Amino acid sequence: MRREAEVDVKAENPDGVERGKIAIEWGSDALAELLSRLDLRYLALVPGSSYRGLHDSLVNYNGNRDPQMLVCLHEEHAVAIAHGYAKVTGRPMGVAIHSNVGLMHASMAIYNAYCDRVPMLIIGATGPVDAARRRPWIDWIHTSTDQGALIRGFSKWDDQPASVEAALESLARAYSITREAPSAPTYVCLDVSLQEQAVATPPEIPDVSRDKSPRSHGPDAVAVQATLEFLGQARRPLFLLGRLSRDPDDWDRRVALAERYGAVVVSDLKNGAVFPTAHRLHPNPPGTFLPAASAKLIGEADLILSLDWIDLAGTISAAAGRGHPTAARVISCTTDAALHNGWSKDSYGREPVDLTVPADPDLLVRALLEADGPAKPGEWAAPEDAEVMAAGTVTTAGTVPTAGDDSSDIFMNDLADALREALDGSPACLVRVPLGWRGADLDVGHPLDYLGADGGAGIGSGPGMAVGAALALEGSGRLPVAVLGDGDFMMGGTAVWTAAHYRLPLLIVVANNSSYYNDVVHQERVAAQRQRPAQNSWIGQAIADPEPDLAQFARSFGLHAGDRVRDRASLRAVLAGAAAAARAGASVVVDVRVRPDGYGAMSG
Ligand SMILES: Cc1ncc(C[n+]2csc(CCOP(=O)(O)OP(=O)(O)O)c2C)c(N)n1
Ligand SMILES: [Mg+2]
Repeated sequence: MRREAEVDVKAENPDGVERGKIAIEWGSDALAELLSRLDLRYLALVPGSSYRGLHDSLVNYNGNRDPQMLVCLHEEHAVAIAHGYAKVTGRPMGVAIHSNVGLMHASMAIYNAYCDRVPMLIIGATGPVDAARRRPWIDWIHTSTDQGALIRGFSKWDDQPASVEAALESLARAYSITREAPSAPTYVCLDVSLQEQAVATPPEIPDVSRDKSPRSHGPDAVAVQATLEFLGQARRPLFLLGRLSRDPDDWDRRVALAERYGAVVVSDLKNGAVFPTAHRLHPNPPGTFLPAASAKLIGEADLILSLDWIDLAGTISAAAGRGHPTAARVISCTTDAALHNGWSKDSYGREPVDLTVPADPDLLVRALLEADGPAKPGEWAAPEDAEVMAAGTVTTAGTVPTAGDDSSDIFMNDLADALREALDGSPACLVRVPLGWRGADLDVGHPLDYLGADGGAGIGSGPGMAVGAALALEGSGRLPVAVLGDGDFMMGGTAVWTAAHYRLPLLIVVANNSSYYNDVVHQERVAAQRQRPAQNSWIGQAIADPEPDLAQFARSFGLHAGDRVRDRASLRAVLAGAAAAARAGASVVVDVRVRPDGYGAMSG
């Protein structure tokens, strides 16, 4: 995948700095030294005086290398960029954000990253905790008693060390904790005073190279044995494949395990690619909510093996609600309980399990395969029986639009078809899809073909995550392609400047329906329930009059963008041209007028 030698993110090298030849003179120099020894290639940031000491050390002590700063236009983007990067690499990026106001800006993106279980090391700061050292006004409004409390409900660990020595320990520890599965952001808040403190004797830098611990652990022998017995007894096993790795070997092992036991597989549009969608054992397209055809499979299964599936309890009860209660035994393999707390309800309901395996699910798959059990065909009916639910998309008007419609209007599946044709089989990574994207239009054969959603369903994340994925994919030969809603694009749009600035190849396609359309569907639903006029559902939702000019917006940030595409006939050629430009190194935005459709399964 990534060929390091080819990575060429625009470097910004400071003058007169020869890293390695500069003595540690300040508290923040010691912290920068430690950061350079962690495997942190980038530090996405919005600057602030609360970490001006560290900022100086990162530039004039470290030489702006390892980590290299990435300038962002909003703290939410800095975190989203780290999030997108982690989704591709599985590795943490650093993020630096200003005292409390910066953290407040960052907080929704931290929530997204937390719900998506990705690693990142967030370095925050505070004005002097010692009130006697505060400058008038600004240091007082940028200091708080317990800054970490702002995000403690949705971060894995936080600390506010009171000395340089303690800060070194704290940063090293935060780095280990965020990497360990289940991953989630960690936060270390650095008092401006300790950063700016002169150090006469350089403190000892923790030896972070010592720790060779794996980031996750496999199942114990008893759990493997019990799972094998359940699988051996099952006639219709079903695998719910949830948050799993981007490793192609893990991918192959999942396929081999499903084939060995004749298990049918259900995947989830909220997660990245985990299983080939064209495989005969993956009969139904994934959904954001459970599709009807997959509910039916749950009802028919006699064993459900859940591999870190999001909301197992809710999924099983949704199937029952659709008339498919399950009598299956349930095995849940996940380490997620380590993150569950009282604030965030992303721990979901109590899982109705027969067996919990608290291990890395991909390591369970590996252990099961290594156990070398006999192949069992499974007794599922032929996959043709599965009713493929997403064959047509239901509009709010109740009609079923399909590609090939006489008008030149572009529906979401026209966009999906045109994109597939424009990419013409060359390697690409679908970073995101918008809310109206049909599961049937997802076609994956490799773990980097699709990265899934943002974890916390916080709109505005798409552009930043696209930039982070582009950074991670730079030099891999795989083109990052993000299809974003217009609401999502505009809310997080200034993130794209960072892609242009660092010369990242990236293609963003905006599925522009001039609306927060998902919520139009909600208003229609409520109006219908209350027997009120559904035609008022656009009010408070439309993004028109004036119509934002997305191409002009993108160009003003240094991206390539042509006029809005309104005509189905020209779409493929425009997308092919944009993909070629992106492959040649440009950051490109294509604004496509889409007709709202495909939301039938979204409004719940
Ligand atoms: C931060 C945030 N604000 C509001 C919402 C509620 N919300 C969910 S989907 C959506 C509409 C998104 O619009 P767009 O990206 O254009 O997608 P569309 O539904 O039009 O396809 C909104 C506002 C949210 N999820 N996150
Ligand atoms: Mg929209």
